[in-house]
Amino acid sequence: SVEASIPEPQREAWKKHSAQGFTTKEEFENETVRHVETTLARSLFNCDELAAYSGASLAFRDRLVIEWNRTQQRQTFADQKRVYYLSLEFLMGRALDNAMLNVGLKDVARAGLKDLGFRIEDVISQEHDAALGNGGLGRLAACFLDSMATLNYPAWGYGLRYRYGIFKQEIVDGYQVEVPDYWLDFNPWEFPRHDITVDIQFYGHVSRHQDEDGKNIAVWEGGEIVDAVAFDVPIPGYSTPTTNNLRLWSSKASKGEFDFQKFNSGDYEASVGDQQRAETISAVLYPNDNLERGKELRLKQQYFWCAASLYDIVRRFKKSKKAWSAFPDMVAIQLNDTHPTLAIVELQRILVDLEGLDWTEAWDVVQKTFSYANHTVMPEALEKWSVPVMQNLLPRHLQIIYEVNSQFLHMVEKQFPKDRDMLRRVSIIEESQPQMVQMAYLATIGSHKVNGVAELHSDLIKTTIFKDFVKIYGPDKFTNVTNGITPRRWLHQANPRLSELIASKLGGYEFLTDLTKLNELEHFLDDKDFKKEWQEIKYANKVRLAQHIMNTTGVRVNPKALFDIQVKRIHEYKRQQLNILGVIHRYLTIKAMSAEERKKLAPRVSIFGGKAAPGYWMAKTVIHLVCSVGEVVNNDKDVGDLLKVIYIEDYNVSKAEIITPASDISEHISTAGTEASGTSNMKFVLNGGLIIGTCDGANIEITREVGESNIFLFGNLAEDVEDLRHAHTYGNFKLDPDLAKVFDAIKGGRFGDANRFSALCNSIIDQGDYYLVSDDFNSYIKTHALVDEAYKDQEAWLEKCITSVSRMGFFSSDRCIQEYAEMIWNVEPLVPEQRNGK
Ligand code: F58
Repeated sequence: SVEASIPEPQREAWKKHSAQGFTTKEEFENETVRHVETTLARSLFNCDELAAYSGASLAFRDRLVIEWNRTQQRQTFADQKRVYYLSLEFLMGRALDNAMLNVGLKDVARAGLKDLGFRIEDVISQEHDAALGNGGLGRLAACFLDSMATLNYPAWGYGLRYRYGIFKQEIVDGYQVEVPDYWLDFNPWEFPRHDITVDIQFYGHVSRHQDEDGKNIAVWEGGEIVDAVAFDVPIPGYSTPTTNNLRLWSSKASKGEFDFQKFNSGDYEASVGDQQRAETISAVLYPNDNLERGKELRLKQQYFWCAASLYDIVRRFKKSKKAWSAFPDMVAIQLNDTHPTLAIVELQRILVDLEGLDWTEAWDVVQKTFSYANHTVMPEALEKWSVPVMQNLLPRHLQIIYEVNSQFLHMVEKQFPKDRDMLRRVSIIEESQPQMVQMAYLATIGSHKVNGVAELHSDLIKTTIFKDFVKIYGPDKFTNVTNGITPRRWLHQANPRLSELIASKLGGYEFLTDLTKLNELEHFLDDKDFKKEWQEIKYANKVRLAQHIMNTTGVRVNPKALFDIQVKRIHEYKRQQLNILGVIHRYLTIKAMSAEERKKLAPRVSIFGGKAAPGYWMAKTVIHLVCSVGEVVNNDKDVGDLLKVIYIEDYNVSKAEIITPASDISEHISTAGTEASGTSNMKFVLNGGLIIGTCDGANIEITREVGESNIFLFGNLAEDVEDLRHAHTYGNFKLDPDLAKVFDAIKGGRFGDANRFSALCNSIIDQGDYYLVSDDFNSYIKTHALVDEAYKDQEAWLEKCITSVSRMGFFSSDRCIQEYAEMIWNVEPLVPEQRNGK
């Protein structure tokens, strides 16, 4: 047992003093005040909200740490398979509120903070978001961590500890301005592990040596060494003592490398320069979503993190003294997109070069260990690395990639002897100038399973990028796991009143761990009081958002208006341009209406939010257009409450917690076949909002679940997109007449200097309209008219909302993680024993 690890004579003393953590309000206050006074060294007489946040966080952190230690011990003693989730992004958001709810002590904390003179909401909002991600991919990783802990899976996350997360967005004169996000000033949620430091090698060269048995082995020598230092973040499960670990690596100059010679000889600058160069590796998160630029520093980040994580995983395995063939029985490594693909190569290198396994034996272990999730089919987002760059930075890894490729191509040649072109198509090395390493192919070849993230997307990868690989490996290697979201953060935390109302009807909070229980809500569709309260909650959430909008933009919006929201990264394929062009169309329509006609129209607030990658001009232009339209519309007396256009600055996880519960309708309007899944679509519906969307990503499965009458679908289908684009290319393009009027207004300067928008307009008018804005415009406008109509019947609208929520059970990330665990990882939960009082 765990206890037996303490020598008998000392056992009692250790047990007696072992920390328990608070459970009562008294104890919470005691711990909080103690931390403010001693850990923070603050006089209680100047304890402000930030100090209260810090004290409360440290009190909760203590609790988490106790369970976390126990969980780690339990997992070590259980000696069973673990999952390692490798992701370059973890978009965690705030931790305190989540910790309070997951350990079930938020009410205790609320009462305690009140005694100390604070409102819990004010204290919670002191926390800086942990924003180590761009968008959906990073937030998915965060939801997965929550579900893995909640379901008691022995699972670790591995990532990079960026000093700067995604930039903070300011809107200045209607333009995006990026401000660095330095978030580590005070972060009580991480534990530096200075004792866990791994040497990571870069550059150098490879030579061949004979070992004692006369075996020819590759030795990677020279180059430079950088240290990877572990920082651990506890991940509490909901309503379970299981507290898993997220290990983030930080880079630091290696002690051996830091040039004391230079330092002592007075060349202080050069020696500090080396140190800074080392620290640069984990300094900043690359702010692109769905674009890969192929910068060397990015490759360095990837190898640094993969090598440190694998060293850690292998070290843990070696302690078990098991044979290498048992490695895949103890270790499952999940690759979140291709960013960690070098881990495949690194494990092969460790096994062959350092542990002396035969190539085939090693490769068998590797393939059984890894699995790869693909998140995009868009060519510009697929990772490729230039061979010369890789040759220079990771010479031995490039050799291994060549060898993997050569063996793979041999296999393919045997299978398809007459198909030369097949060999060219599937080669990991693309024969371009310079040659490129195709990471998606390497990830596929090195894994036993490859999955897409929604049904349509998983079908698409099998017919596009991995078409040949399906022929080679057969269809079983490719599977689908539709994304999900954690109902703890996205319902219970973001929308506490709705969660409470649901619990009051369903007889408790079981739905938070079994979301399919929500379907019992359908029994209450005739319950007047229930429906009234539901509507009041939605209204209160809209008032809260209206307040936020007032505070941040100075624009007053009417909470009784229909809130129409699109918040996500700004990207042409997500088509915020379609939305704003539709808004302009609405504006022009209102302007042309008589006073009588205007009376019949439902007032609307069009809300946008999201960051544009700093170098993505078209996306920045879209932001500028939204702000410019807002300037005009919001100040037009003719329009009044009928239309307001809002840009919410700096959309992030904590803002999403305010925005999501306040929507009546949200927009998921990507060109069909481009959005792999989308996850905010799930969040909005779970919070009692309807959606307008295209037949894309998870919208399709949401439709299947909630029913066609509860969603507003429009636009062309994925299967027709290619033909439409082809038609545009060959001159068969006619601009939609309503859209033409919108462009006339823009060009006529109604929203300021038209030149600023010419590139955006032209991309649609005369440059092929790649994202089919014009093709879908008419159907989009018509569908919005249906939304207006539907919203007039509040009773029916409410029924749609409640029915939809009741059918959202499928979209819990718990379901998703269970599918990964059973179909891909083959891991079992490790359920902790019940302790007294638990
Ligand atoms: C997103 N990808 C998909 N990538 O776009 C979205 O449909 C899906 O729901 C989500 O993954 C989760 O599966 C995404 O967010 C990135 O941001 C990458 C960041 C690093 C560079 C390449 C894109």
